[in-house]
Amino acid sequence: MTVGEQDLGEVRESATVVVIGAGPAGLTAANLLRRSGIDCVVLERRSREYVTQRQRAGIVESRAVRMFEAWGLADLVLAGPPHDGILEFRVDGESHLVDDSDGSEGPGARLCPQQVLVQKLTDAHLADGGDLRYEVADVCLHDLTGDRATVRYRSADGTPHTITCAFVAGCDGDHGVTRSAVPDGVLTAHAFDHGIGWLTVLADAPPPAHPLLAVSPQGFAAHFPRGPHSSRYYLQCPPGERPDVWPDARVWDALRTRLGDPALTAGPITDRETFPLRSLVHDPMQYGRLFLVGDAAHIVSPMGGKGMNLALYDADVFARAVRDHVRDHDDAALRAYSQRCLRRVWSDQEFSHWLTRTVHDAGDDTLSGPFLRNLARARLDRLFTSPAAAQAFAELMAGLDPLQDHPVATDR
Ligand code: RFL
Repeated sequence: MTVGEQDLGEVRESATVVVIGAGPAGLTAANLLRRSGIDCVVLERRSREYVTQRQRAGIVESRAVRMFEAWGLADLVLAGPPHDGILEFRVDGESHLVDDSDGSEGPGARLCPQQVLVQKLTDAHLADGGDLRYEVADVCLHDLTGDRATVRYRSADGTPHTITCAFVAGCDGDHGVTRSAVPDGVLTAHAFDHGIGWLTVLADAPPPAHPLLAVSPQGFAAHFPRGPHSSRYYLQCPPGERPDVWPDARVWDALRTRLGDPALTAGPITDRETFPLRSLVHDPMQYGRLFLVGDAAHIVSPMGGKGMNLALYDADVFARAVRDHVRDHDDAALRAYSQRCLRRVWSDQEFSHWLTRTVHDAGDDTLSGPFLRNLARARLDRLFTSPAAAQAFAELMAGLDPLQDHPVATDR
């Protein structure tokens, strides 16, 4: 990054890449770019404290673990024990253990909460001399189809900055600003609303032996580890419901009933929110010099744990493509970026949709009716009894299905 003249209080700079957003996508892209010797500036609207404490995902899938290994970053940025490869389905209180490791060689998934991954990516980037600027305001993008893009913003002390760059990585999530810099009509938004709400609760309560998905006539529930003494729980609820209609006693009663575990240990609830299960894909994921990465391009309903892992995938594809451009003057991977990422996005959307419908339709038949309830139960039955069905499920959970690594048409 070079700093140019300072004119009328405005700072003018130049960088190869400006990354907007310091979540999993932005910080992964920034770390991989630095590892490739490519200079970048990361601009984040929130404070470091806020960003590094936001709790969301809990599992880094096998593919992403191997991606960090390939970049020599796994020991630096991943923490937490390996996932033991077992997922528990509990249907009407009856337990079924499913092996969700795909059996391939190499490390498996890690139980690494999103905020821990973000903290470690932040530390690694700063230790590597990375340029990470918090509490920036009024980020706006210009000249995205010109010879150089321009990013303007105000730093925390109000100073206006202008950075010219070769590429902008839009890693600012679903409510960011980068996507809105694309002219109307360029992107198509493919949206799906499941018509299902979830209450999610974080609590200082013992984690389950294995990540647990429960199907019951009262509705879906889930229990996931988030550390040695903490857990995240999910409860299906009507869409649009407010979290304050779920006081602690109601939460624990519903969990005990739906998980079929009257002895479930309660603990202090530290966070509670409700949200609709929805999916969204923006196509293409690129406009000129802007590349949309992670939630800025797509939202996946949390069932199947794919949102953060897709963000890590996009960041890897983007960093490799920029590396090819800078090091080898080869733009083929940049041109293929959107197509390559969308192929995986749709594959993960399909898996997430399948699992979402299965665990909800199989339970409360007021949601979809008895016909769909029986179809969903047949899918679960097949998963619990057919090794081939279990293997296909494991491949998708691990993120290592062969389709993903098969070259897309525009690849070299
Ligand atoms: P993020 O994490 O939203 O980060 C975007 C960053 O951009 C900043 N930003 C801006 N910065 C500068 N200027 C602006 N104008 C800006 N506007 C925004 C924001 O402050 C923020 O720091 O997006 P990213 O990096 O693409 O990462 C995506 C993941 O966070 C997301 O997909 C996952 O959290 C989804 N998700 C889960 N994914 C999984 O893989 N497994 C899970 O188990 C899982 N559980 C979940 C989840 C999402 C949840 N929510 C959001 C409903 C559980 C929940 C409850």
